[in-house]
Amino acid sequence: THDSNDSGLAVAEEKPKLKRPSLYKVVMLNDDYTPMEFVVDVLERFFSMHREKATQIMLTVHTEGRAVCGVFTRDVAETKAAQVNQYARENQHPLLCEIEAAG
Ligand code: TYC
Repeated sequence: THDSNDSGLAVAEEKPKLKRPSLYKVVMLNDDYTPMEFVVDVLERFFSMHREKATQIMLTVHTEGRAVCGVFTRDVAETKAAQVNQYARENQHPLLCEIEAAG
């Protein structure tokens, strides 16, 4: 932006342009086939949840259709969702995570 100094001349001021990073939710989706124990293992493995929290989130997905596993910057959210989807595929389960803007 332009301010005037003692000489009256406009000078370009360096403005620190810091933006908070956009945040994204990693959302886990229900399906009819993935075993509950596998979902609990995924939540422990990729989202560092203890068994009680993982079980609670798994049951929310099972009954509500979806639940938020965590909120992260875009790169981290994309990586976690991709890791879950690959791990599920490797184990022949249809489990899916997706990401959505956290608002
Ligand atoms: N609905 C699955 C079942 O009855 C369990 C399940 C829970 C699957 C959460 C996916 O994200 C999920 N075995």
